[in-house]
Amino acid sequence: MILPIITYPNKQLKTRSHPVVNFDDLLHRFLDDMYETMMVSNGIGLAAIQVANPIRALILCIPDEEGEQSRDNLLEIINPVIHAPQGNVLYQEGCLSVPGFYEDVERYETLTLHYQNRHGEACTLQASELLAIAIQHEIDHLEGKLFIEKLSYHRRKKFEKEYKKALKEKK
Ligand code: QAP
Ligand code: CO
Repeated sequence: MILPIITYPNKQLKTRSHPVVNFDDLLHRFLDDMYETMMVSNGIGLAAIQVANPIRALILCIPDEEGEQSRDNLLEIINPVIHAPQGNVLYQEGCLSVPGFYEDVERYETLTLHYQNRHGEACTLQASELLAIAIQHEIDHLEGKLFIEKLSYHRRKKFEKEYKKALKEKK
């Protein structure tokens, strides 16, 4: 089932999501719906709060060298915690909840992630490059934060102006 995606400035996106405790069929069906929603929206990552569910769950499907998003590369990440972040990189980010806007954001370059999978099993992964960036972007959603909040005052102003204009033109 394709779910509607909440977009800025909807205040629900500021919600701090709560830990997942039940790794049941309801969670599995919800994760499947998130995947379907992300794929039809041309996304590489989606946090549960973006589809109005304030739980600490996110999915990622990073494209391979050919730009293909294989379901084999789908990561379902629940209750994540970042350990040992290292280095800094700038990357031009976008967000399904801030459609049409892209801007450079600073992130850690590499990190170790502890999380649970859909069955509640403890997992660890080492992330670098786009995966590391995407993990940080999605975990920010779980804290109620958007990438636009990391912009300088000047760039944030530019964003507000451009975004409001685009919203008006859509109506
Ligand atoms: C988060 O973002 C991310 O504006 C995932 O019109 C972004 O999937 C992680 C999208 C950058 C790492 C680097 C955005 C699709 C998708 C749009 C997305 C749009 C259509 C964004
Ligand atoms: Co996002």
